[in-house]
Amino acid sequence: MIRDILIHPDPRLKKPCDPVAEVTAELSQLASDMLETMYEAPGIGLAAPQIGVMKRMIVMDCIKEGPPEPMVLLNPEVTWSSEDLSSYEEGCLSIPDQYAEVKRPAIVKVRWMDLTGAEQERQFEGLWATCVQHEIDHLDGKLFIDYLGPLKRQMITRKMEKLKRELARG
Ligand code: K1U
Ligand code: ZN
Repeated sequence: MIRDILIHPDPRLKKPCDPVAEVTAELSQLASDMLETMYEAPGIGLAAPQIGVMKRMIVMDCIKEGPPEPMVLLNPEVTWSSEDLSSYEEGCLSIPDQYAEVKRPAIVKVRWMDLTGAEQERQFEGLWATCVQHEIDHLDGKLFIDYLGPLKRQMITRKMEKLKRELARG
């Protein structure tokens, strides 16, 4: 089922999320809904709070060509970050049509629980590294615009407030 994506500003996008305690059938269904919602948007990642679910859960697929590589990460944690930074023009499905350069560690190691309840750890590079850090930020109530200066952040927030008023009017 495709879920509605929250648009900034929304208090749920600013709150830290709760850890996932166990994998249940409901959680597996949520993962499937999140992947469907991400592919339909389209996007390369999605975090549970973006659909109003305050759980530490993200989905990603950064493959541009070739067979899809969907990933579901529960309770993801960065365990190591490179000193080397890389800059990428980021977007966000909760801040439509707004993009800005954000500098983040170029390589990160992330540990998480998968949908079988097993612990996983992997190194991410390139777009995958940018995306996993962007999604983990969502779980901590942080948006990519929080890395920008106050003027640029305020300008984007005002545009989003206007968009939400227009969407509400129908
Ligand atoms: O978390 C999100 O809001 C999803 C976001 C992830 C992201 C994008 C760019 C850098 C870091 C994280 C998106 O997917 S925005 C849409 C997007 O980037 C895209 C859409 C279609 C094709 C390719 C990319
Ligand atoms: Zn985002």
